[in-house]
Amino acid sequence: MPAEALIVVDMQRDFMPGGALPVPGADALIPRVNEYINLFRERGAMIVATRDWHPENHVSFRDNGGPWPRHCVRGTPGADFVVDLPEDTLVISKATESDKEAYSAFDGTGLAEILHKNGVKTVYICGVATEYCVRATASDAVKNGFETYLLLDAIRGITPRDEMRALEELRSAGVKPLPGP
Ligand code: VGL
Ligand code: ZN
Repeated sequence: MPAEALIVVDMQRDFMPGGALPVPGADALIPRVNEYINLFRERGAMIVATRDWHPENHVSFRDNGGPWPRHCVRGTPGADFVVDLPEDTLVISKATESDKEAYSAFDGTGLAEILHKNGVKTVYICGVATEYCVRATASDAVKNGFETYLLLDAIRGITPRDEMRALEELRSAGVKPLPGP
């Protein structure tokens, strides 16, 4: 059984430069994330990919009183993955209920149970955006009892100040930052 999982957070077209809710520099992560996918796959890790998968009328959209432009509407090109995922990737769709925002990969998805059932003890997290979905996912990973590493060379935030604050908060919550090679 795999003792480790790589969790790739929201590497989707709408979060890339040119997309509906761009994270600056996120496209530069694509080759790094693809390398991590291959590396962890060779190590026998479980590969998990989360996707923001909103219904048309999601509460997080400005049209519905939320903070964000319309993005990652399920089934649209903006919601497509931009990294190369192996066929046996566990895809976790999140924020799928129209009236509920959900940033964490563990929020209402059953991911913790699936990982525990598969023998996973340690998770490595990469993707976007550092201060939103990466932060919530890493924080919940610790709360769910996983040894949690953040792949610092494969995450990006929207706002540098908020990203820094999120990294400090995660570190004090017990998330272990891993610099790149
Ligand atoms: C995200 C803002 C809105 C994220 C998702 O993936 O970090 N951020 N929806
Ligand atoms: Zn969203």
